Amino acid sequence: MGFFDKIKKLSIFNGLFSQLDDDFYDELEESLVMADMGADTTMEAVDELRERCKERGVKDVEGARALMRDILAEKLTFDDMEVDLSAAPAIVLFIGVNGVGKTTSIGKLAARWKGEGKKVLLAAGDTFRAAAAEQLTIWSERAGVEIIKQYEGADPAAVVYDALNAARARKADVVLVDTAGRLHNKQNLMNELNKISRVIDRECPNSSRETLLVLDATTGQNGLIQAQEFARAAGITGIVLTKLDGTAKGGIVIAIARELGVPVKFVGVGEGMDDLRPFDPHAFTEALL
Ligand SMILES: Nc1nc2c(ncn2[C@@H]2O[C@H](COP(=O)(O)OP(=O)(O)O)[C@@H](O)[C@H]2O)c(=O)[nH]1
Ligand SMILES: [Mg+2]
Repeated sequence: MGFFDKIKKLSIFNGLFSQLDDDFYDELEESLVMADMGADTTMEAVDELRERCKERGVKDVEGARALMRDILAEKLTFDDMEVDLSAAPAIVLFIGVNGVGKTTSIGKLAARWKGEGKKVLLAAGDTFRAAAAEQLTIWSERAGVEIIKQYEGADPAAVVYDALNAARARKADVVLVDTAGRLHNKQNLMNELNKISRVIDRECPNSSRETLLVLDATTGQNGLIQAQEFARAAGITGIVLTKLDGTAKGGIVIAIARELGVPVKFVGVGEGMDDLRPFDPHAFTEALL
């Protein structure tokens, strides 16, 4: 089974239509909106499809499918699709509201990068609940990597400080920083992230840095609005989109990339160790259409 086989394919290209008439385009629009691509992104993409079909003399549904895959993949492709881990210790911050999959994604990525021969360190920056550090500890054991943590209620910036010192002492390649998702007010979020950011600036000024916003695909357009707030507050460099398994809402990936203007860098399709991968726009659009 392919990685994206858990995503539901749109049925529109499965022999329902035999020609590219208005009925076809209407139905295509409707099914993309149903798949959470959002009205604006959908209209833009379908208009582009009409134009491209005309330009290239494409008159069959199969040809339109291929063009539409390209159009959507283009919307998902950015110059910097890959996380930058070039300058060690590279620091990757994970932010997002509670329950979206931050801790789980950190565990999966720790295992992936360790498997690639990197020395990985986890920082338990979600100090709000004791259970958060415990959950990250379990993942660190599973992945076979070290974790730096403090007591419940500790200052997350202090945990990051400890982790960066440990990273330098142990010559770690990458530090993955978990954060709390309880930040309902933007000022809180900004203050906390700014403080962490200043610690990183001071301790590791030459390190590669990424701030990944983790989003739950099943929250659809609501999640997108929330994401825009986070993106403005935190200066994110990429998206980790989780829980794409079993959802018929795969179109949300395209809406997110277009609305936030940042690349989706990883996607999660399950709770297992291997269920998070770097995002491949072409493989994805092929699975969706
Ligand atoms: N089905 C599915 N569940 C996931 C995925 N990623 C995370 N989860 C589950 O979502 C729940 C919340 O994850 P957690 O990492 O604790 O979220 P956090 O609060 O953001 O740290 C857990 O039960 C995870 O197993 C995914 O890609 N697919
Ligand atoms: Mg967590």
